[in-house]
Amino acid sequence: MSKITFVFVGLSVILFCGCENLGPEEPMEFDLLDGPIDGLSISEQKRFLAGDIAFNDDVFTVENGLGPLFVGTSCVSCHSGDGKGHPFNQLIRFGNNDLDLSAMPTIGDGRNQIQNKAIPGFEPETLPYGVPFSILVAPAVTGLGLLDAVPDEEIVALADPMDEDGDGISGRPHYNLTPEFTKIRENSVPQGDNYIFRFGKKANSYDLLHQTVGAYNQDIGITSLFDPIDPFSGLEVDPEISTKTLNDVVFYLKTLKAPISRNQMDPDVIAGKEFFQSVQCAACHTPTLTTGYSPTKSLSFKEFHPYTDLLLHDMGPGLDDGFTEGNVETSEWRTPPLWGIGLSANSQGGQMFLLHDGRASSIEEAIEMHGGEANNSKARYLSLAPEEKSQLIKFINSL
Ligand code: HEC
Ligand code: HEC
Ligand SMILES: [Ca+2]
Ligand SMILES: [Ca+2]
Ligand SMILES: [Ca+2]
Repeated sequence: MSKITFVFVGLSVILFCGCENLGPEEPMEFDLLDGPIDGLSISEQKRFLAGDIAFNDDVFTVENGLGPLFVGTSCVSCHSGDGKGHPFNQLIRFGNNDLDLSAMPTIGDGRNQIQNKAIPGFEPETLPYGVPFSILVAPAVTGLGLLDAVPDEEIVALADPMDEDGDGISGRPHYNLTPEFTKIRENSVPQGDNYIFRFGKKANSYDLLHQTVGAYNQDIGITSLFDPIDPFSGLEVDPEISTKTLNDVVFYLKTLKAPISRNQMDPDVIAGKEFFQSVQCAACHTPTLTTGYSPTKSLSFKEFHPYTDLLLHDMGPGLDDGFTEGNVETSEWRTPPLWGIGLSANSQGGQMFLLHDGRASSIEEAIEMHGGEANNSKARYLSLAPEEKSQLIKFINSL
């Protein structure tokens, strides 16, 4: 609809004055995050579209199950344009396994997320006094199908939990127990009954189904067959979303294309890429990963460039909120992908809000807030000449 209007306006401009550069420019494909990966079959495109509609157009109301407690009314209300969210729509989770758990207050369903909104007649939750908590700003949801299809083996190969190579970096996978509904990946590399979790800021979701089921339940208050617990009462209720829709959304997330890199021939970008390696950003922000077999042909055996190792790293006291999740320590965070980061401001209201809680307003600030295992890398970055730093930043903006 808006495209048709645009063409019409464009035409009339040309007719009336013969000039081409008036009117808004249509955004270039590489500036946009939505759209499917190439090579989907017709039936796959249909599933993508169904998931797209559920993710972007389904706004929940009291009539179709919203809440009674919730944080947002649709997926897109936080993941706008499939990109990073604005701190306006932050999530708050609380709790700390290092402390005496019995001392942690139980509210609502007993889970660790605050639902700060409620439908009429219900009280929104508030953060209990004195508990450690983290603010989480929504990440972009692009290219996740590629990350989902990385074999465990490859993640394990990047880990160095005891820092045996002595570079100060000791990433580890997050091993945890999967929910009952999980379909375990082929060729998984578990430790006992614990499988590698890879999605979420503390890598607290096994796969995209796990993350999506949790998002419907805890973010919107929408129950499903997989997670029928009402976030207010903690009791089981009827599913408010069909398993088909849930699976369509998972398929949408799997097949949403990865951000397209830009300005790769710019000499500054080329120079910045060298610094990214030499100051060891790449030790955690792994440039290249490869998928294993996937039933979706477009995702099978693909090399791609997300700039993450999907591992947890101790990021030091500055980024330690005192909040743990799963078996993840308070100062540990999963390396976020850097692809598409240069487009963050598009979905964050014209500014950047980086790091887990959006506390960094630029890439420079985000680097300066790195600590812990990233201390050496940060020190090397800080010792670069101003021009070298700006080349490195240009490179990151181009991803
Ligand atoms: C209230 C805001 C909000 C809403 C609504 C919301 N999300 Fe999120 N989403 C977030 C935040 C914050 C995170 C990071 C959470 C974490 O680390 O566990 C996240 C993480 C994710 C991730 C993991 C991405 C990654 O890189 O690991 C996926 C996938 C996702 N959301 C999908 C969805 C879907 C699907 C819906 C709708 C059913 C949804 N979200 C609704 C805020 C939201
Ligand atoms: C020890 C591993 C490690 C190293 C080394 C490292 N990073 Fe990070 N990086 C992380 C983790 C983990 C986060 C997320 C921290 C958080 O959200 O609190 C992060 C976050 C970021 C972010 C913000 C991403 C976002 O989406 O908000 C940027 C930008 C970034 N790193 C760039 C760099 C650059 C540039 C270097 C090299 C100078 C570097 N990093 C070195 C692990 C690392
Ligand atoms: Ca509900
Ligand atoms: Ca809650
Ligand atoms: Ca190491």
